[in-house]
Amino acid sequence: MSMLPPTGGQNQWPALIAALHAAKHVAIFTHQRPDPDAVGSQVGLAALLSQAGKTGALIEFPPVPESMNFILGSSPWPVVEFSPDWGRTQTAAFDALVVVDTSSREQVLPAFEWLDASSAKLLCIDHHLAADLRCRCIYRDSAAGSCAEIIVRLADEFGGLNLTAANALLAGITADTGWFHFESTSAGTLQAASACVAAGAQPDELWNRLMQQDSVAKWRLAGRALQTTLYLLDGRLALMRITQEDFVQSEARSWETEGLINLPLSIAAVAASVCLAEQPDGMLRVSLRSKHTINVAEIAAEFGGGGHARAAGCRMTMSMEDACRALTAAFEKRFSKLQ
Ligand SMILES: [Mn+2]
Repeated sequence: MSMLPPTGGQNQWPALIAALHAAKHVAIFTHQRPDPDAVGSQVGLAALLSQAGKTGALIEFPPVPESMNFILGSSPWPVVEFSPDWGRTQTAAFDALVVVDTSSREQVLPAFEWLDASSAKLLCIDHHLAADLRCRCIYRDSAAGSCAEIIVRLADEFGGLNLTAANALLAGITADTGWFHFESTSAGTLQAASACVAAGAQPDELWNRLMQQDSVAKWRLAGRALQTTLYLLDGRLALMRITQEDFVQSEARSWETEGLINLPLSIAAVAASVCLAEQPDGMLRVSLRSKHTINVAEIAAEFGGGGHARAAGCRMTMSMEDACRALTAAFEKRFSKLQ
């Protein structure tokens, strides 16, 4: 099946393909706190390049979440933890350094010195807007729902999708598009996913490995959080408040709040959802989501944070009550503008 042509890129597609063909020994980097699109893009690209006779390594910035191991475990190339010592001694051995799923120096900070010094052989493949890494070639398509979707388009150049690439890339595509329900899901996204399934990737197995790995403690925490969620501003704003007491009583760990903020969005009237999670030092980690009307990145920015229009975050150092009051006021201002 032929892929839709790349869209929205910087016209560096042919240059990227030529540089990858010319390379023999390739190091593939991605951003810190890697997610399934980050490691899926790394493994997918490695599986294609290794099929084309190239060697290399995947370079990770520690700590790598345990949940990424099922994707990294299928890498045809060794997976290496980055250290300054590795950068000093090993960077020169590679004739191409590829960074996937980011082109921002802040997200590759531990290796920035070595990547910048090697910018003549640095290639970037990304779907984010921000780009400040110096490199020989950058292919950036901000219309792509995931970086993995872009890697799928490279497959025909390197012998076609094999099973390893298909599994890893479908993980990236599904995770970054919320299993095809985010705005970024396009015909190209579904075409790339279709190519992965045609090459043997199994969505049911992937759903299990990505979405059905929670602990009981997480859902005890979810129960407590939903019991105390406030529905304000005519039910349009859901405010979820998770205290240290909730973590202790449910025996959940700090990262197990992930995804809980999306639960109130299933309610028809709710237009935006906020989750405040109290940290051991009293600081509040705040996540914001919206369905369509409200730009939560603007609200997060008011409190020193940032993000996207539909998903953003910030940190607040004040009491839970004061934070809820301040956030509610910020949402009220925006809702009133809509009327
Ligand atoms: Mn991504």
